[in-house]
Amino acid sequence: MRQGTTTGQATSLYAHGLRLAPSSEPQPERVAGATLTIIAPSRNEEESATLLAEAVRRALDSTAYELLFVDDSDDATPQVLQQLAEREDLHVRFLHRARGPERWGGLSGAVVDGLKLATGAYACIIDADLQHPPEKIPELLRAAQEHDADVVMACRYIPGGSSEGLDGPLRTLFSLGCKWLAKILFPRRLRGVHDPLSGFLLIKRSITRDVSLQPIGFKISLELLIRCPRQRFVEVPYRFRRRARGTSKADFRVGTLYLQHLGRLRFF
Ligand SMILES: Nc1nc2c(ncn2[C@@H]2O[C@H](COP(=O)(O)OP(=O)(O)OP(=O)(O)O)[C@@H](O)[C@H]2O)c(=O)[nH]1
Ligand SMILES: [Mg+2]
Repeated sequence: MRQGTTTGQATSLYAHGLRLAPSSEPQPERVAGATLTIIAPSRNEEESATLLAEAVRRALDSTAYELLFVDDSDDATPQVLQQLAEREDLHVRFLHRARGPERWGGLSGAVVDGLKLATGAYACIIDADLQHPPEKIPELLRAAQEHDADVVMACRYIPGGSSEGLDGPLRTLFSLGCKWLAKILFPRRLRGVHDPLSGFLLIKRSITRDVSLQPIGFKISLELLIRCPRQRFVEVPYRFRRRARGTSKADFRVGTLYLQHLGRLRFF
């Protein structure tokens, strides 16, 4: 596992699963005073990573933030991330997980590893392929601060939002089917939640403390909504855009992992 920091170091720090490092182990470099850690899971996003980092910088000009990529790529993405981490203006760190058991949990496991390395009081989870608009991040943070919210979901299925970027009617139908299945299985936890599978959300990082997160597949939001204690919850609309670069990693296997994930959440 390789970790890049704003100083451009690359070190091997953690074993499989990235349990929180005991204080005797080397700690990742911290961005002093970061209010917000943006966690971007990435897999083969060499064309999008720079665009995301620059869009985040434009959106968050006046906020103390760090952008943490958790990367499972086999293309040139780690090299691109290394270059971004060396630029001081972008506040980028990255964790590259080597092929094999380090990549536990896929996208969702990557986010859990990111939460363990995050330094901000708030963590925002966003796709690295720009389908989630980075310019919405300040609105999510403002909503969290104004309402003292534990979770702010960026929502496609409320007025002002849209799922137009989903790839065709079949994918849209599948997405809605997955959403309703989750709502039927967890009626109380998901009451009033209009888009429980949105991969774009902001949380108070403290709600993940003392919680064992063991997600698989793509639906980290569901894991957080079901397992973490939360009192105040806010929704903000957003338009899910079409993927502009790179290729989708959502396939049939992701669907079967989703069913497995639901089973684990229900019974374990
Ligand atoms: N770290 C990590 N990131 C992943 C993995 N799979 C996908 N991602 C990233 O997670 C985000 C969402 O994946 P996508 O393939 O875009 O899935 P999607 O947005 O649901 O599907 P599309 O609309 O078809 O793009 C992207 O930033 C991917 O690079 C993985 O196994 N590990
Ligand atoms: Mg995508």
